[in-house]
Amino acid sequence: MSLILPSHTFSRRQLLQWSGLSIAGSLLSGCGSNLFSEQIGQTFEPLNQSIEALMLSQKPVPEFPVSAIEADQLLINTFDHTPQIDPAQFRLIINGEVNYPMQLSMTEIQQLPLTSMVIRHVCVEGWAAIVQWGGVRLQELAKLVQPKPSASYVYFKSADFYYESWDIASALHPQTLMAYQKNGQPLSVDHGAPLRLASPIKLGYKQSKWVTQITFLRDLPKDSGYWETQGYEWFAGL
Ligand SMILES: Nc1nc2c(c(=O)[nH]1)N[C@H]1C(S)=C(S)[C@@H](COP(=O)(O)O)O[C@H]1N2
Ligand SMILES: [Mo]
Repeated sequence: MSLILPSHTFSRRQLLQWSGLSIAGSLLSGCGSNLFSEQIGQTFEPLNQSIEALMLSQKPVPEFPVSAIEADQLLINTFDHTPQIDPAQFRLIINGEVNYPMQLSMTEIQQLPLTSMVIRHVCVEGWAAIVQWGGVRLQELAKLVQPKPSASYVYFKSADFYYESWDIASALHPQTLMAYQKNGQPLSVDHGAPLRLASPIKLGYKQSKWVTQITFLRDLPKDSGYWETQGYEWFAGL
């Protein structure tokens, strides 16, 4: 069960040990002797400094207690159809301006550190709900693929033809998750299974469901998002 990399294959254990290293620790230090470089040699370079600075600089927004979850308030908001994705066949493609493009299975994604947060989801159509999301930080995935210094935007492609793009700072915010749990349960298909974006810093329409591909980009694409083509704001911060 190794991850698919362009020219190297690592054991899951190596990748997990690597991704588990603290940011402040050896991974980003550029220091030659650390667990990671001992294991994998010189294959990986430290994350570039602008990405490292982004990851370290952003403060989490306050979260709610589990008791505040409004389980009945989170509506299903799907504009087109609900795609059926076989989670066993699913592969999340991560590519673009990265050193190590990858395809990850749900099993591999679920072996990365699980982050859970209780936040308010706000839909521009006039409803909101406090919801708990569980998943992997996009930051954690970025540590694996290593965005190049040129990466300034992140593009998310969904299985229902939905698409969105984010600024890289928001994408690497510590509470931007690729979620596979909702309110402590496995995410349902209606809410975006197997994998969706979840974040307390962006409006609901930025939080793509059924994400199949994450592409790091140098430039903001002209067609920057599904709702943006309808005249809605691109940044859509909360
Ligand atoms: N792929 C996809 N993602 C999507 C949508 C969609 O129609 N398709 N709707 C968006 C909108 S407007 C909102 S408010 C949230 C709703 O998420 P929910 O259906 O899980 O409540 O998903 C967002 N992500
Ligand atoms: Mo929405």
